Amino acid sequence: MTHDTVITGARVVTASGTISCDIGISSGKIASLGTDLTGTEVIDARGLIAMPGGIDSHVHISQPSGPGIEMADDFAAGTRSAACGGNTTVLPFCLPEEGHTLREAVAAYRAKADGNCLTDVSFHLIVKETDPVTLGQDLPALIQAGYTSFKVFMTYAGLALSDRQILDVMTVAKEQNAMVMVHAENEDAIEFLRDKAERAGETGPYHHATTRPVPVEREATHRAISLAEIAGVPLTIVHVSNGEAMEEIMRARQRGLTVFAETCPQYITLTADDLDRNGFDGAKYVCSPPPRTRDEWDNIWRGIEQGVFDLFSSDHCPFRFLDTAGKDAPGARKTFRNIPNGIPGVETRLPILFSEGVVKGRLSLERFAALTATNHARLYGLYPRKGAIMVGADADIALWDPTLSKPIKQADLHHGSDYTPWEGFEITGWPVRTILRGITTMLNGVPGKDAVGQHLSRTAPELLG
Ligand code: DUC
Ligand code: ZN
Ligand code: ZN
Repeated sequence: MTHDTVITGARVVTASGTISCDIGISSGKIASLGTDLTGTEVIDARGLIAMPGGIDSHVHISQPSGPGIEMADDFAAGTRSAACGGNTTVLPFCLPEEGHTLREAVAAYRAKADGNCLTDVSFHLIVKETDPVTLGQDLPALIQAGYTSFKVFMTYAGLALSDRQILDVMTVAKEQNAMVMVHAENEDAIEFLRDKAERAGETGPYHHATTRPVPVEREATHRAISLAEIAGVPLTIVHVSNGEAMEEIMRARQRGLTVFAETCPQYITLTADDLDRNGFDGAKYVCSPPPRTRDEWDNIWRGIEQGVFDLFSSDHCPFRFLDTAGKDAPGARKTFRNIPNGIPGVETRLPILFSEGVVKGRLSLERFAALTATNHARLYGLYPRKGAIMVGADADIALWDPTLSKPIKQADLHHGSDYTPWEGFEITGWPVRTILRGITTMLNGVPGKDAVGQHLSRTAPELLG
């Protein structure tokens, strides 16, 4: 049988280990793994590693961010950047605009995304209202339509839910078999610390970090887990930044609870001191939870290596720096309170983990694949179509050159932001080709021209075990 495409000579990170073999692709699917395969197109991948295409299950694209504030990426830019970083699927969050329902929000996001993407896309929902129509009708209908995960916030005025509301939302997740993702930071504690800091004149970007200290996250993590235990649901704690929050997750698992955990590049490479850079430059690093300390990098690495973390995502949430619709929002130089939260990172997530993890000997290739693709697919209902190189799956593959060394540079990236927090960060190991359902979407850093990404409907979460 002649395939549409054959990739030859790579070390292939398959679902059952790493082997040297050819990959035969037909009609956008992986049709064969073997030797001496033939294809109309032959991709010579000698010296390269074939990984499952990255799945970034935590990104924000075109998300409403308040009056006058605009995210730096639309779906074209965000998914172009993702593809250039070795990704084939992203899962952005769908946040309703003020006064709009979740169903309307989904329709609006679909209208913005469909036909404009260079990766496949599926949406998590953000639940910020708990009225009877949202919980009794819209949310169940959307879950049944394939939006099988949603996020609740314990911080941010207008988004944060009370404990009772979280329990009510979790109850819908239990009835409908959906995954609850929690942003765990205690809003009242942050507000108390913010007021205190502002009274003391501590208003620079650095104080974004000092007013969201570790106990703020640790307490909320403990509470979210307890609420999930009471409601009787599994949950995912997203963007875990420190060892104490991680220990809450480990203790919960020891008690027999099903808790999944995600961390991000910023928590192994940036610190709160980055928020203290010259003048207003620290605003480039303002995100929540904030970057911590070098000691916390060690804690997070311990969690990555020992299996506490299931997911390594970017939390890509891009704003432009020199822009009053971005980090330089009205009032942002007066107080950190007005600086939009979030950093760009969808294109740099995989190279950072590959370089810091695989190349430095902390992670096997298989564990890298699990943390960056397979577990995302399983937990969010995309497996076995996505997340692994195996016969029958979509031909979503990133070819990596493990020896290519060059620093991260804003000039080389494809997001809409005007900076990267990792300017000059040395990387060994870059994706050199990204293939989505058999179609090349990035070659040697150059994105494909055709918006071949599709919307994905998802099934129920598969609880990793
Ligand atoms: N939480 C996120 O998940 N992303 C960006 C900002 C935030 O607070
Ligand atoms: Zn969050
Ligand atoms: Zn996020």
